Amino acid sequence: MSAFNHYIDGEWVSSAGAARNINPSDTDDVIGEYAQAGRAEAEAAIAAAAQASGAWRAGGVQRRFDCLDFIGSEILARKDELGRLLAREEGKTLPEATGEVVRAGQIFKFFAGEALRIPGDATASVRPGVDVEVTREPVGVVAAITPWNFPIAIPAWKIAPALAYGNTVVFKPAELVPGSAWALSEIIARSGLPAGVFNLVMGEGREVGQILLDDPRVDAVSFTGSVGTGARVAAACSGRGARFQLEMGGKNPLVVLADADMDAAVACALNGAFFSTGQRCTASSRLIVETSVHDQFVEALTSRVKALRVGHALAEGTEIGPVVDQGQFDKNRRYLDIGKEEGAALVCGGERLERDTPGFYMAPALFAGTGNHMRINQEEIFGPVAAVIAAADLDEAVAIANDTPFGLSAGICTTSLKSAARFKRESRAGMVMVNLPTAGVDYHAPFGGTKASSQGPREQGRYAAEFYTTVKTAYVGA
Ligand code: TXE
Repeated sequence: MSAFNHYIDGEWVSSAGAARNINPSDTDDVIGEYAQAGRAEAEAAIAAAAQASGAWRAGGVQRRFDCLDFIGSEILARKDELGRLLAREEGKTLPEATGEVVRAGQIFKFFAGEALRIPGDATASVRPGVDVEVTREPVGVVAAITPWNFPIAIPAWKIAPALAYGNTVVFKPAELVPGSAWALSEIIARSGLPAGVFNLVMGEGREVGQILLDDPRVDAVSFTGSVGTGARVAAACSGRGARFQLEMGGKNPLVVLADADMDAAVACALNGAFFSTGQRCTASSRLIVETSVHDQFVEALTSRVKALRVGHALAEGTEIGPVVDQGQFDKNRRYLDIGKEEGAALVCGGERLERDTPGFYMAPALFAGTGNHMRINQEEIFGPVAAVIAAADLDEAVAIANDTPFGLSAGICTTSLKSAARFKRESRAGMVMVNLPTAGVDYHAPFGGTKASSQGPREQGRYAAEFYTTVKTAYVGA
């Protein structure tokens, strides 16, 4: 039995199973035992969301605003406590975790306002005496399935727009980070939403997640996670005609041209590749550097990487927290071996580090002398590992940047307006950064990628309406 239960139809509900939430900075630290749902809880949550859907969609936007505004305000007021919990369970540093919590609060505030601004159109008909009105309506029951790397921001950017546009929600967080999900749900539970409008079920993706994908009462699935699971979401949803939105990996290029401010470029690479332990879908994992400054860049970056302070996520001065768990740690190490076997030179890092507490500490790793065709440059590693690729000029750099199955974020460091403009135009990525790290985005602007990185409409900002609403065209005669 667990103190942290599921939230279904306005009640806190226990279940037979529970799972321990372990701190990756200190594996002796158990954050809590979190209930694990089975089929009965998953189906009860779906039934509650389906039952509540009609009244919620018709309930008016003032209530939606009030609930979302309450949630955003409380998250912001409790940012330090929630940031600590997030850092403790996921392993990003306390400042990064607190920043993520603030962002989640801002997202709820933003979508509170959006509930009052649901767009529509009126247009003249080609038939005299007829009016044409285009309105946006809720989709129905939305399942939000989220990954471990942003335990509160990603749930926020799915749940907030779903509710703002009048949908009901079943939220299934990642197995590794139920703590932030539960804390967020506890706030949502007190926000004044009618019973059943929001439901939390914690548990295994293969079991609970799959039930959400397959149930005909779930009208839409918003998913962030791995490419493999994304393919399962797509297959299940398209098979039964449900709407889906997938946010998956990245292999994001950061191009550094010879005319760049070198200190700024190194800082961009350091932040983009290694902050949040490299566990970001927008991480700069491919550093494409113009040959004439290649050696200078590698030398400067190497000394910055070696100086990074890796440690307990809650310790003052830590710059890089631990890897999230043993599985991800092993995966990172496998890719280091693959890189070496492919002929890449490991310039620094990759070793396991001992700290005062038992945790998954890895020295940030940098490869040089790599080719873009290598697996370390084609497959998402999702850890503190980056590779430098030399490029003769902007033409070659753009070609390499685009030569990837992914297309989430792409960056360039240059002082040339012309080169920046060309990169913006020719980059096959959903987000382009000029003189900024590939990671780090605003909460009110659309987020998403091209190719294997994303499917479906963009998340965040007012573009979220594309996924969370359906368009109705009404013709009214005299
Ligand atoms: O992802 P999963 P995991 C990548 C990254 C990482 C790898 C594995 O490379 O090493 O994925 O991470 C739920 N039906 N990214 O195992 O399995 C699952 O419970 C329905 C990149 O955490 O995709 C969780 O809630 N749901 C990514 C969510 O899907 C299912 C961020 C994501 O888990 C399911 C995270 C199923 N059959 C991981 N199976 C990024 N780029 O942002 C699992 N889930």
